[in-house]
Amino acid sequence: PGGSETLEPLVQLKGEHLNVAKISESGKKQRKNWTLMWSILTSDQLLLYKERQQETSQQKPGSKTDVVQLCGAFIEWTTEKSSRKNVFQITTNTGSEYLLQTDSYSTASKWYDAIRKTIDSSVRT
Ligand code: I3P
Repeated sequence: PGGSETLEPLVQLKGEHLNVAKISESGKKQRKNWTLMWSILTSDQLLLYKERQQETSQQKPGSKTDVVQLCGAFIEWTTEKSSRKNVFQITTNTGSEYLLQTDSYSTASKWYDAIRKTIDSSVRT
């Protein structure tokens, strides 16, 4: 590992716009603020960008708005934390909580399934 991952992460799911709300950071509750984020799933991280990234070229360095570490994380669907539909929550092993949402159920479940697989495989290694 190391070296090339910032240029070419092992992309599991290509970029797509998802609504994201970070509701806590290191166990500290945050004010909910839904933001449309360009999301890319790699083999161990969920990368969240404010702006859409080109698929063909390298990711712009420094343009990542947030990186969700998936090793040791926990994912679950939730109907209690939002009035929106198709909401799931990722809790990282450092106690940050993210809500992710999109109106398309098939898109939401595609991301849910892929992230869950990533979490499961990171636990085994
Ligand atoms: C929040 C905003 C969110 C809403 C949240 C509100 O208000 O309307 O969209 O979450 O509801 O508190 P504000 O912008 O004033 O912070 P949902 O869209 O997910 O329902 P909540 O407090 O019930 O989480």
